[in-house]
Amino acid sequence: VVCFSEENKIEMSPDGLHGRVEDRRFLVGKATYTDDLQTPGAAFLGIVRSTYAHARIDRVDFERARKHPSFVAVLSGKELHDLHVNPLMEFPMEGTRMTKRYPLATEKVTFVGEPLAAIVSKRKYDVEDIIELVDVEYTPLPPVITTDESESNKTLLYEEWGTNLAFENKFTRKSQTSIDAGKATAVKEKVGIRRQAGVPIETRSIIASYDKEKDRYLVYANVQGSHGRLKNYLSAELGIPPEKLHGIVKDIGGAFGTKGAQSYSERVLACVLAKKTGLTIRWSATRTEDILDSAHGRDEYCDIELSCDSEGRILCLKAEIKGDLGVGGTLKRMPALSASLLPGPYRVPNFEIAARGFVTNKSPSGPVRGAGRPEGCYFTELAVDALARSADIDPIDFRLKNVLTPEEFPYDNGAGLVYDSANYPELLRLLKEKSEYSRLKKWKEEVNRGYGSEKTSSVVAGIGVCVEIEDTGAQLSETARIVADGNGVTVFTGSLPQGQGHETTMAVLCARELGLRVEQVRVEWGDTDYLRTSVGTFGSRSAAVGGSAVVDASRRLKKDILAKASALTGIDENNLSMVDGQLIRVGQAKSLMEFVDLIRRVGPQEAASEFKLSSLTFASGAHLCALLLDVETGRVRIEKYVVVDDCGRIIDEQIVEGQIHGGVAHGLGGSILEEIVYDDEGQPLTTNFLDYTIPTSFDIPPIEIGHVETPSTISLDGAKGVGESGTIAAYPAFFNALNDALFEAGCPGRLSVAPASPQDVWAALKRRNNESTSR
Ligand code: MCN
Repeated sequence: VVCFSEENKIEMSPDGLHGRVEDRRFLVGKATYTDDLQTPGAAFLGIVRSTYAHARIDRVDFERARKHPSFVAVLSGKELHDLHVNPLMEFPMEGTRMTKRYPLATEKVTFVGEPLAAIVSKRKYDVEDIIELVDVEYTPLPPVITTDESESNKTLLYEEWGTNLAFENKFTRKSQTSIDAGKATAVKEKVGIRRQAGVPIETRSIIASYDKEKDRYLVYANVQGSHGRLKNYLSAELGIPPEKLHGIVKDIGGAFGTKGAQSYSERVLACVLAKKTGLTIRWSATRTEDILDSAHGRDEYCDIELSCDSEGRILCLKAEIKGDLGVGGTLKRMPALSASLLPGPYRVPNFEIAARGFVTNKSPSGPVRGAGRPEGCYFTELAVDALARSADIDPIDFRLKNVLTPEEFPYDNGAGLVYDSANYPELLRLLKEKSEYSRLKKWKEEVNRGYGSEKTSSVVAGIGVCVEIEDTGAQLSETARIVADGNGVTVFTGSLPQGQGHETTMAVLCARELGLRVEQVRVEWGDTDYLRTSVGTFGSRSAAVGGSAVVDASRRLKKDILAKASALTGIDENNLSMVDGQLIRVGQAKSLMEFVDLIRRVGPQEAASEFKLSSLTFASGAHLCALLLDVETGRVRIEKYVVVDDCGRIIDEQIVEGQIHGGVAHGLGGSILEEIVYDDEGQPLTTNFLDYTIPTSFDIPPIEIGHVETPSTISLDGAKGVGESGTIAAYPAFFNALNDALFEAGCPGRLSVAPASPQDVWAALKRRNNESTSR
């Protein structure tokens, strides 16, 4: 419910929800996205991209391009090299090989879409024509397309490595529990999620200018962190001190991870060309460019074995993950994150987990909403479901036997993570209650009787559940500065919203601490001149870390203001408080002074925080999906979707539920539709929304949500993250339901590689038909 007063202020709606502060701006088209900014006289950047997956560059000829009437400038890889521009930013991580990719390829190209030259046009609509006039000659090299080809090392992407293996990780736990093979029930699964894109509606965008007198760049870009992801990356890449760069991020139309950790060529090229031409340089990706050269996610496959004893207690987990990293990327260890999460919410006494990442001639890989956690959760939860079936135990009851209990926290999972707190049994109890599980199971039996013994229907029903956990609060630190002056209170946050509603939640946190009304607090973000440093928004970190910084700064500010108020009123500061925008004496309702009058009298006040969490904080959730599968047509329809989420103390329920809705939609899209497909030569076949299909409202069912609140003891506001939980859990919830329906339909085997396209479902059903015919 969005509710506004005449002055665009949020108001309480009849049901008590206040609506998001930012919604009006977005809904009436008043948001300012990077491409909306007016820059008269600007020129337009165009990127010449590789048409080969793997090839030597023999010649790049700009002669014909230079003759175009709109031509302004060009930049080649060689020229960029001579300007001493550094490789694209990469996180150095122990045991991980660095790719050292430059913003423009010089000697060879390694994926279709890789930038190899840049042009500048006077007119936006001539950019494509000038790109066409750049002649490039290549000598094709054999492309490396699959992880198996990569593993063979027959063709190397980076000769200096001597291998295509970018990293390898191993985790082992051997406890005292003996594995009684005689009593053990075991399953083996081959599971995977194919390559997917983040596809925010607003593509990547940049505006760069260079002030010769000040020797300083001004860069507008839609990135997930103004210091962390823009200023620091770019200054390192350009080889200039960070203070020579002023970064500004305005509204962002979605990012889903793709505007975060991964560094991109275009912003370096825009800066270099702004300096070279003296013009403001603009660039916005076309949809095809955005799909081709924004970080891709998933593309991980796992051989997993799981066993339990005769009581249904998990004994042993063995897993080997292989990740297709494409050409690598700024942060390429997603399979390692998946591996760390494989033990999930369960007590797993013995495990052997290995994760390996291989480079191939495909687009760079990096974090896409969930960032390795959807894969980890999916691998384990599919195996857990298969094991529950083998042990003939109800899937929720099986999980209840194996999940950690609240008394076991903090819990070292043995794979590099320490979980702080959670209540998994309560998640499952509430999931049963909210989904009316017993009734739902009866519904399933009835539907399946119609298909089976009664033969009156072609439809079978399936129910799937899962439990997900995820680390939230990545990179642990964040900044905030709060100013109280004649204009009210302004929070400058280091978090950076892309649709997450921080203008509301950061205002709620500050107002709550200071005893103000939410509409008395304004939230600002995204300008590198607002704060000394900041990290940004990714890894579901803003509520836990960014929120803690706001709470910390608010508490400091409140202390200072009450000290000033004490001096003004002669009342001891311990006997003063602020409630609903009024200064009061503790225990008395009567207002001593309006907050605004107080600030007017004591003068502007300011406080800041550079807050650091002591460790990650772990959010969790349990999902249930119930669906109908028409065995004659292969059509799948989700009938019921229930989420019980625990993101610690909730700041704003409406926003939390919105995040869960969006997250589930993202995960279901990845479960049924989304796939980046390459042919054998490494040509991508899904580079627009006709071929790369994302879910619409027709594909997404209504989502019922329940909450468990286990406050984080690590964050100051008690919050854990929620931005990715829906995505992480939706894959296994859907697949477990689909496999349950396929089992009910008598299909041999299971579907275990996402997405389950209509063709995949159809093929699984056909296998069943073939078997019954041959029988
Ligand atoms: N929140 C809350 N109470 C909690 C936890 C969170 O009210 N206990 C609120 C937060 O204050 C924030 C929102 O929920 O307004 C999400 O919080 P959090 O989980 O901390 O995640 P971040 O704000 O750090 O957002 C990052 C996360 C990620 S990693 C991706 S990817 C993602 C996402 O959030 N991309 C999104 N949600 C997205 N939503 C939109 N609309 N667009 C994207 O690109």
